[in-house]
Amino acid sequence: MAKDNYDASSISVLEGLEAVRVRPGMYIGSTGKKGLNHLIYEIVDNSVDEHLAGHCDLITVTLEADGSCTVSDNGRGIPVGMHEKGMSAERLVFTTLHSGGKFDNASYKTSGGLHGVGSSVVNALSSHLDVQISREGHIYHDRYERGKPVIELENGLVPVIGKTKDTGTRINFTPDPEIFERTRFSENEIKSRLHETAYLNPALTIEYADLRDDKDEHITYHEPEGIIGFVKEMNANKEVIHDPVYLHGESDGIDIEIAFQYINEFQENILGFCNCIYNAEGGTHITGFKTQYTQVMNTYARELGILKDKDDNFTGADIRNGITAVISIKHPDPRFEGQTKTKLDNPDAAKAAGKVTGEEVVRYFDRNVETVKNILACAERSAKIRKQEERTKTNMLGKQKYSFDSNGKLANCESRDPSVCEIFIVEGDSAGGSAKTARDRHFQAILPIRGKILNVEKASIDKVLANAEIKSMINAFGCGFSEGYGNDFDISKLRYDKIIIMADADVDGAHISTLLLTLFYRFMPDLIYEGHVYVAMPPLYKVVPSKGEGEYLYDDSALAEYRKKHPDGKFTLQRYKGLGEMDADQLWETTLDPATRKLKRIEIEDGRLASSVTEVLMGTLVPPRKAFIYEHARDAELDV
Ligand code: 0RA
Repeated sequence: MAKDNYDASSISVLEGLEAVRVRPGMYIGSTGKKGLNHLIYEIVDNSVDEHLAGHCDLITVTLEADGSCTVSDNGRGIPVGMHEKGMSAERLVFTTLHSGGKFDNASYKTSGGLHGVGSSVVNALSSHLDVQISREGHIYHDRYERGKPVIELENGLVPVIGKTKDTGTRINFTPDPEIFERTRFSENEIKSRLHETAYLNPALTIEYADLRDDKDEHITYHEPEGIIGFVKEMNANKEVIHDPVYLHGESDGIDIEIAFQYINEFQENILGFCNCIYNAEGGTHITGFKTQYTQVMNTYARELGILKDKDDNFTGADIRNGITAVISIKHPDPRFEGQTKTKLDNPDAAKAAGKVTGEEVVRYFDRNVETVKNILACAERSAKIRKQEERTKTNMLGKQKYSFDSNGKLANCESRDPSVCEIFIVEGDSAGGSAKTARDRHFQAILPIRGKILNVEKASIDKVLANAEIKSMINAFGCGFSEGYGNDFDISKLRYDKIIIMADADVDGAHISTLLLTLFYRFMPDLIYEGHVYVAMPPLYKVVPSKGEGEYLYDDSALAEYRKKHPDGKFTLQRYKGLGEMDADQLWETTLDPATRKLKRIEIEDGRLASSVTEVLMGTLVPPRKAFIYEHARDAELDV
């Protein structure tokens, strides 16, 4: 190999991208569905940065028939000239980690922070990536395979393949099947995320197309109302009690935008975004808003005589009871912390959000006193119920708080080391009984629950807490629960690393799983955010050929596949009707043994989608629920 073709910088470049291929999870979170979709977001976020810089108002995202994805924008086009590092700037963008095209920070006052580095990561994880750049009258073309350029430069520059009057960047890439478990993009998450991006950028238009499977679906996302429209959409089909409130201001170079609207329900839904990136774990912008908002509203409550001198202040949760809010800030230097690096950490963001809230909420409410009164009426109701419940809670949970197994049903494991312990929530006493025999009692606990648990989406909090099955789960997990009136949940007390829902592979089983997930999502969301919740995937069939090993099959398509491979039909087929029908050995092998079982880990890609899915699944309308279940049946992400 000619040594002078590989100077030191290009060698380190290749090593950099190789590191991404060796540990993709470090760069995109996972190699499952979420990581796969992330590739698209990384590319789109760069185009959004170009929009934020004031040079782009149209982005297109196309899921191509061949499984690739094309993202184009009408921005300035990635620079193609020679960069001072001796490489074409475009090559630098796609082959070096942490350049991401942000050559000088001044031209990108507010880039997505973590997300600006994405182009090279996507390139490293794509079997091919094709770039066309329109700039200065020319169309330039470049191409990479698994991160490595495959086009020869002409005088150090990428070749020109045509002329144009337009400017912009078009990137087409195919996720590498050597990296990803599956390479089919999931349209629902992508659509939801693009729609969200449109709400956060009211002057931007995003054209989405799905050309796979002869679908030819086209959607244009353009939301000139911005986050006001976002809040309206979140509250669609709810009983709203006032028009959305919109606040906007700037402090310390940080731009703060807040929209909120109350509904007549006992819940609080606040989404935080920094530089158009969703902060699943919240952060300083949200706490800054909450703290200042609580103070302002308590002041109004006293001024309006709703709180008397002798009364305590409303708690923050009282005041937020019923609120739907979107907080979107632009920060020049965002920092993130938390389990998934999605919690905004900048202290100045709390200060700025508080300052803008203090000034702008007062300015708005001084002119809209009726709205303040309506909102404070919600707070009053909430405070009253909170006080009642504080009494109920002490009566009901207090006695049992430290009794690990309050009703004798939990078969706990011997280990007290949470990092190795697992708890199976098993539907039905008989399946629970077999599971108790089959398990490895050293680290596996079994908690049988009877029949369908309460649908928490439709029940009041005192019913939820009075429910025996729910109480025994709360007691067993050990971390309490959080709800609208305060947060008693402490994940550090969790006794099990894995909480595994074990239900039959039929409609009833799916229903029970959904009820349990709703319970966790509403009252112990950190269990899901921190990846502790799983659903066991028991097989539907066992096939044993006349010669050779038997195997378990997990769905009908696997059975059809097996039949194709064994056209002579020389095998016995056993169909499992339910977990209760398996003997202890089978149950161990199929559902309990970490070496052979299949688990689906529950992930929340974004709070908005999860919340609307919970509504779809648990609300009263059946058709959307059915459609969702059919559509997602093939999305099961296996953790084998
Ligand atoms: C660096 C500098 C300039 C533009 C871009 C990057 C840029 C990057 C991407 C990624 C996707 N679309 C993009 N569009 C532009 C500014 C170059 C100039 O001053 O003309």
